Amino acid sequence: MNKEKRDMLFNQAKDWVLEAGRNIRHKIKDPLHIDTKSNANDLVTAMDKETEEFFADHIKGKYPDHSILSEEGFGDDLNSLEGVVWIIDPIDGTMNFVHQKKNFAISLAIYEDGIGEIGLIYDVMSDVLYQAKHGEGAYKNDIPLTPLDKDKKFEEVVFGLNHFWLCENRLVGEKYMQQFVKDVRGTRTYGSAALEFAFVAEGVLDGYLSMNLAPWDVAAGMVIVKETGGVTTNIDGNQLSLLDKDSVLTVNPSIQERLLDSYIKVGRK
Ligand code: 2AM
Ligand code: CA
Ligand code: CA
Ligand code: CA
Repeated sequence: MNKEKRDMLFNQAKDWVLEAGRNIRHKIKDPLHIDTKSNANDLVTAMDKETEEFFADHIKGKYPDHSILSEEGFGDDLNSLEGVVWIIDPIDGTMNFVHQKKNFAISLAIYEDGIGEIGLIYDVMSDVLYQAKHGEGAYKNDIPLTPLDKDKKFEEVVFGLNHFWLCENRLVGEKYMQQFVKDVRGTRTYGSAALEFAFVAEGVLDGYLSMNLAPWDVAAGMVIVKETGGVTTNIDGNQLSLLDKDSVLTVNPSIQERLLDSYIKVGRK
């Protein structure tokens, strides 16, 4: 994508993200309309749907030849990333939205022919926008994020992961993940994959691991993390397809090999 097109799409996407965020803040105290999806803890609200519909209507109205990949059903049924694709999670961290009324984000990415061009992650209640354009660095609001520490010591790692990793799970033996938790300095669980990606880009977390994420959970984060020198793969070290769900590891490259080799590969089921 040329710079002129990228800048134009970035400015438009950013305007819509900020407008959607203002709408959510305006209605944050309204009564919630909550449904469940795959299980009793997998929540969706009317605000998830309203926000996604806002993006879909605006994108389809202005860019009818672009495609949309999104969580709540207002996007397209895609089997390729050809052309310009907007990958959107209208509310990432719905459980936080419902229970805390904070700590959730709008995640919006624009890819062209599979290449991540634009990433926006908006922490709505804090009014903090993480933003990146391919090859142009990443920003937190208007402040540039610094490149990740190339010599991160494993003993000083602060790492994002869901507590499910420490229970019996189908991917990695829990005793290996428990050893990992003991070996690093600390672990954190924020409950929004998009925000956890943003924190990895910022160096606030040195990595984030998740068992099963969809393209809209990771697409914007991957663009932003890459701009500060982070890498994103699945737990087998392979590239994500962005058309299917997968396990996800986004991480400072200086700890990637040890994490994969000493804990995940040896514990892999
Ligand atoms: P969501 O809030 O958009 O559903 C929670 O640990 C993180 O995992 C959130 O980013 C959440 O996104 C994501 N997630 C992906 N699949 C999920 C599921 N089936 N149930 C709950 N959270 C899920
Ligand atoms: Ca969801
Ligand atoms: Ca999500
Ligand atoms: Ca969501």
